[in-house]
Amino acid sequence: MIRVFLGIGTNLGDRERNLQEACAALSQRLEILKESSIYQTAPWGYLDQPAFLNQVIEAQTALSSLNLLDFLKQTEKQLGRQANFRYGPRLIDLDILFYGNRIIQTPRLQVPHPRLMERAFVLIPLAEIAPEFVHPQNKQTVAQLLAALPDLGGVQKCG
Ligand code: PH2
Ligand code: MG
Ligand code: MG
Repeated sequence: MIRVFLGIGTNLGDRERNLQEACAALSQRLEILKESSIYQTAPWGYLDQPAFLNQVIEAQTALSSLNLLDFLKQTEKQLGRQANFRYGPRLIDLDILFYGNRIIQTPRLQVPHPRLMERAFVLIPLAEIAPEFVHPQNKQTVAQLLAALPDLGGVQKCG
């Protein structure tokens, strides 16, 4: 079994329901260990789109990294995600943030997620559930990565 962290995002349709359905679908192949709070976040990368809900989960799984990627893509499709432009709106987005301590650099899959260090909408929920987790490439903890982020704006805890 390997410990993984996944980022979940949604900014179309019934966003809360999308998160719930995503977690229910993920539980079929992963054992979910922790879920962060849900955060409402301002769009990053492409600004002219609705606000996102974002969440991070910690899980363990026996799936290989590529089988996990396939499972996430299949789950996105099953929940109704349609192809769109880069950083554009999406019903559900399931990203591998960390796959244990593994560093994976292939055209199809890069882990740790290459942009997680720039993204408050990932680091804030991640730091809520795993502040001591060490990034296997730059060796900083999640809490340190978060402290180094210049801009924490636009991320609001729900509920
Ligand atoms: N995902 C993106 C692009 N921009 N912005 C926020 N706030 N949250 C996201 O999950 C997100 C985004 C592409 O995956
Ligand atoms: Mg994403
Ligand atoms: Mg994605």
